[in-house]
Amino acid sequence: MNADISPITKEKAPLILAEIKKATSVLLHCHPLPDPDSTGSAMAMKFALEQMGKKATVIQGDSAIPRAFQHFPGVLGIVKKKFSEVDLKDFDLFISIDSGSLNMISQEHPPNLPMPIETIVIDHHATNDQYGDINLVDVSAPAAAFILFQLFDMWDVSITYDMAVNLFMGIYTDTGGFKYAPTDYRVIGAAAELARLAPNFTEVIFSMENSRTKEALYFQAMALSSIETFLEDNIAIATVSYRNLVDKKIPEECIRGISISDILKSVVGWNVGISLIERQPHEIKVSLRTRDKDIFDVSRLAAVLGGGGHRAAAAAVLKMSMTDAKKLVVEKAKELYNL
Ligand SMILES: [Mn+2]
Repeated sequence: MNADISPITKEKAPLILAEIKKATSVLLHCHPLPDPDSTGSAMAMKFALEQMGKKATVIQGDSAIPRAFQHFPGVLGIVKKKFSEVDLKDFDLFISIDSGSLNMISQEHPPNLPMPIETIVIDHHATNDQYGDINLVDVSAPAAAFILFQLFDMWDVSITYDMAVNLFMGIYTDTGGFKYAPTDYRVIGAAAELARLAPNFTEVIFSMENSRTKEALYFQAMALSSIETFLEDNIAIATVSYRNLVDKKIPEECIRGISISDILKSVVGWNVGISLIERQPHEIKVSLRTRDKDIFDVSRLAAVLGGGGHRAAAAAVLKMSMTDAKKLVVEKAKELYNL
């Protein structure tokens, strides 16, 4: 096990533990639009801190916790506060997990540097700004929960059932169900140990994956019935207008986490999947996915549209009509990929 821990985690683990030992009251948060790696890591760390005799508080941050996570242990006790609403005098340490930048603490009111409170960052995003006093950023980890699993082992924290469920769900979802890189034997090994501690993990996965709203399905149906292909079928585009969303009474929170572009790129030959969702009049969220990130690096397409992201998954926002947005995206794709 020890040989499998990355050098950065080995180096920072004792430094982080020393700070925790000095603290009495620790603040933890979930990032905006939290995923199970965010909530699960925060909850598991809270339980670990309590085991060490510390007071620990998790705040939800900018966004409400999705209903689909209600079976994760402790999640219903997350404090419904944003970072800016917290009185930092109540805490002597802030641990920010799975959050690459100050915007991931709060998009609405990001804190300014230097951080107003002693801060430890634990993350796995390559783009992490290192905004903490101690920064443990392990890009070889597919989930922040995986880093915590290793830290707890090094700190002799015993992983309880409640911690195991939260860590398992963080790893399970951030790896796309153990199918994205960098999932490796270490990750499967950690998951096996967590599954031993939380043998009902399949029920928790079931409850998370089967708590959709009907609006989410109507949204998906609408998007998929709009598909058009361009540039010899290399580019597939699905559109949903603001009008459609209003007519079908589909609220924003119901379409969160549904990746239409992911579905599009699953078709052989449709090399780039693009969804254009008009969330507000003339404000179009562009989501880009590719099945071939070497030839069709979508971070480049996102960049020329004013957005950003990774080679296989990227996004942008366009302030224009749907017709103009579609034309622009196709034009830029044609230029960039020589189609
Ligand atoms: Mn993560």
